[in-house]
Parts: sequence; structure tokens; C-alpha cells
Amino acid sequence: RASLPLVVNTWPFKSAAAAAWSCLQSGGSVLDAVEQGCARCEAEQCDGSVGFGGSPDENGETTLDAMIMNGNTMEVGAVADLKRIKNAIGVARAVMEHTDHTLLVGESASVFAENMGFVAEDLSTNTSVSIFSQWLRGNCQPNYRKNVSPDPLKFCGPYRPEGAGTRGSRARLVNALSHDTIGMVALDQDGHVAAGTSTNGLTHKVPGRVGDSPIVGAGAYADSSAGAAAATGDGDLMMRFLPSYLAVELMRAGTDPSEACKTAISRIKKHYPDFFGAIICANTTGHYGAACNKAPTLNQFHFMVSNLESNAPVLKSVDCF
Ligand code: SD4
Repeated sequence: RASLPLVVNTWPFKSAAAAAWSCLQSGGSVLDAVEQGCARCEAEQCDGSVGFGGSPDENGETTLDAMIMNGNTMEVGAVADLKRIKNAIGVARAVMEHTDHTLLVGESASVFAENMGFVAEDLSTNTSVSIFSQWLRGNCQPNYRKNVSPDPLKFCGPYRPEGAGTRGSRARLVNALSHDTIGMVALDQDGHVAAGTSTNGLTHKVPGRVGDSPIVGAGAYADSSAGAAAATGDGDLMMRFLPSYLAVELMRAGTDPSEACKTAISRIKKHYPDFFGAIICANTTGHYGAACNKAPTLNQFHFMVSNLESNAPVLKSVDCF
């Protein structure tokens, strides 16, 4: 049954869902709810794949991507390749509220954040250091490079096994580490809609790599006249199809949210049958849906729904197709 207000988020990130729901219930706006929900994941390092201390890149550094979108004004704030700042979605919101820009990246985004009063700190932890040093000690596969001879890749040492840097190793890595972005949509009774994401990207990514999460229409999209959506999964592939935008546009045309999510996944599946990814969405009447691609390590996708029916976050799941 549909009901508003409503918060839906990717994966079983219950504490993030609870933070967003209690924010809405205590009079916060949908933007506050999305920001606080995603920030909870950043602070708790949800699955090691959101926030500091996860997914070291080829240099061993953790960098963050995040975005937030106001479906009333269509304003967006986003940061990508953010360094040294833990609260990426907070910085994304500051971009939205204190600049005329949409997306700030890299070192300059970090300087912006520091100037806005965000604390600069090392995003490495014992965990991220050990993931990185294990990779260096092991076969040190450049998982996300293709068509390169070993020679230019000095950082990995002399040994590189056959097949390193092929899509095969990439698919294994994306799945094996169960890399899980938080994507969240929130809707209130007055028709306000917001969406957001936060992630630390992919482990051993090429430095400078930005995924789908901070890209409008890819990682998330919100339009108070239609609904909102957020995606998770292999961002390098998914961002080519703007799945969140597609789901929202389908809902605008009257498609049921589950079908809208399925169509967005199908569009990607046609080109990349085994891609790892899922999407959630909700329309302005409070109906929601989710869909995921059946991949070697993804049969079922779990997500959280919070509305007045339970007055608390409830774990839902959908079978991948
Ligand atoms: C990315 N989409 O950076 C993110 C990762 C993710 O589930 O969502 N994994 O590609």
C-alpha cells in the first residue's frame, strides 16, 4: 500500500534508514532526511563501501563521491573524487546551497569543503591500509585497466598474471567485495521529493575515477512532479544509461515504479548481460519499487522502506531478473 511520507534506500542499511525517517518525523525536510540518512552511512562506514576507510584506489587512497538533489527546485550539489573529508554528502549539500555549481571534483572540492568548515582528516584506516598492502603483496592486478602492457604500470611491481585488467577480473572485484553505495529517496506529504547517494567508489580504481553516484540522472534523480530514483552497482557501466533519470521519466509517463526500475535495468542488461547493479524508485503517490540484474553474485537485492505503515524502516527484497 502506498503512503507518504516515504523513505526508500538501497541495501539493508537500517541505521541510515532510521536516521532519515526520524529526521522526517521530527519535522526535517526531505533534503535533511536524505543528507542525514546518507551521512549516517558515511559515519558508520556502511559495508566499508560508504565513507572513509574503504575502497583504496591504486595509490591506496580512499576518495568519496556523493550527490543530493532537490526535486522541487531541480537544484543539485555533488562532489567527486573528494579527498580528506568524511562527510561527502554534507559537502555535496554545501555545493548546492552555497554555489551556483552542480559538481565539484578532486583536490579543489576538498579545498572548498575545508573553506566551508568541514574538517580535513586522513580517510585511511587500518582496514584500508591492509586491503591496499594485501593487494600490493599479492598479484596486484590493475583491475580497471584494459589493453595495457605491464610495463607502464610500475606501481604494481614486476609480476602480473595473464588476464589482469580484463573485464573478467573487473567483474569479479565489483561483486566479490559486495560494494554497496547508499542511494536514498525521500518524499513528504506536501509533494516534496529529494534523492541522494554516497559511496567510496571501487576498490583499486584508477586514481581520478568517478562513478555513477555523483552524476545527475545516473546515481540518483528527483523531480517532485514525477518521483525519485537511486542506483547502485557497477557505476562505470550504469552511468552510460542514466538509469535513475529513465526510471523517473517512466514514472512520469504513468509506469508503475517496479516496472520503471525493471525497464531501467533492462536497458543496461541489453548491452551488459552480467552487470552488477540495482535501482530503487518511488512515485509521488508513495508507491515504490526496486529491480536488480541477476549477476553471478546477485540473486536478490535488499533495500529499506520506511513509511507510516510500520513507522520504522522495514527490510524488503526483490528477486533479480
Ligand atoms: C560506483 N555505484 O562507484 C558505485 C558503487 C556501488 O554497489 O554502488 N556499488 O560505481
